[in-house]
Amino acid sequence: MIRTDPETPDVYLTPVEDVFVRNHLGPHPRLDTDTWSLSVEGLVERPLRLDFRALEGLSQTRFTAVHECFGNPLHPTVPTRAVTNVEWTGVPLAEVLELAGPRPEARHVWLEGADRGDFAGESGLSFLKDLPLAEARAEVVLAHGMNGEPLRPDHGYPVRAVAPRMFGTNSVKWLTRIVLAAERPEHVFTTRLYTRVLPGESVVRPVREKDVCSKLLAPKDGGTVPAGVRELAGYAWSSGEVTAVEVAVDDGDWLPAELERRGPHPSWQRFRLRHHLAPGPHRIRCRAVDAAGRVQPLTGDRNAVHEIRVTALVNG
Ligand SMILES: Nc1nc2c(c(=O)[nH]1)N[C@H]1C(S)=C(S)[C@@H](COP(=O)(O)O)O[C@H]1N2
Ligand SMILES: [Mo]
Repeated sequence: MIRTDPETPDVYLTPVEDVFVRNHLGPHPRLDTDTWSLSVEGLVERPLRLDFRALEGLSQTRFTAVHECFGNPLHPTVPTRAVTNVEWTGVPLAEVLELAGPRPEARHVWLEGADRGDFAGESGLSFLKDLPLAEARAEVVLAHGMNGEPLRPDHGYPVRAVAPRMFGTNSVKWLTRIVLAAERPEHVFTTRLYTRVLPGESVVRPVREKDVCSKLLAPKDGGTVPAGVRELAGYAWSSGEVTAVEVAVDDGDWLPAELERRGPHPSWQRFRLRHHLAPGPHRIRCRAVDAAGRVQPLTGDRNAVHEIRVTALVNG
């Protein structure tokens, strides 16, 4: 289902050309639908290799989800706010797992891409991620389409994994190998980098579920607006539903914004607040709360409160 907001039809779904590209290992590998194949191996009853036609023959799903980069894994607390909302088409991983038949000892699903290169002082790496079997089975989709067109080369053509509730780093592009295993893989992108200690905790966890976060998109950061009553609007998202967004102008109170419900897909949710902006410079901030009760911190972490600056002009 595609939902568009009548006031911002161009923004609800991010156009493909505006979706960020994050390649850790250099240029994209050259793959195509005629030569691509996916092997499913390890702790399975029936190891298999699927080609693109076989994948197309399985049941297809279509959904909209927030696609967000965690940020630079060497600087895990720095906000980057690289976020988009896109529609994916593909085959639930569960369908493929069903064909292969995971053995009872299988606990983890390893997902490996075809790209090879060097990163963080290690050479000849592949891009490898892993998820617990139950989570991978419940949420991962083997996607071949973005916003109704085939994946473009930089976004993982012909097939990538998408883990809709998780940070983009888990959505392995150019997916060519799935391994079922009893253990997590020791690897730069699984256990060395892309790990974090959440606020108030001391355990080191892999970077998986998205944080609660929000971003102001209107007015434009650094721009000018006519003074008067203006709509302050943006999007909020989390691994679950966002339940409230508040906006603060200058040193004023946090005011509840109007927030759209999330609907059946893990998409972002629009928020808006009409507010009077007196002539002069303003600082506008937004912060979201999610269904798990998580709140964006004011400072200090990658999902810290977003702040923009605008100037209201009398004759703007
Ligand atoms: N094979 C492979 N998959 C990958 C990556 C990569 O470098 N190689 N980068 C990851 C990261 S960190 C992110 S944020 C997303 C980016 O997806 P995009 O480039 O399609 O926006 O892909 C993820 N999957
Ligand atoms: Mo990323």
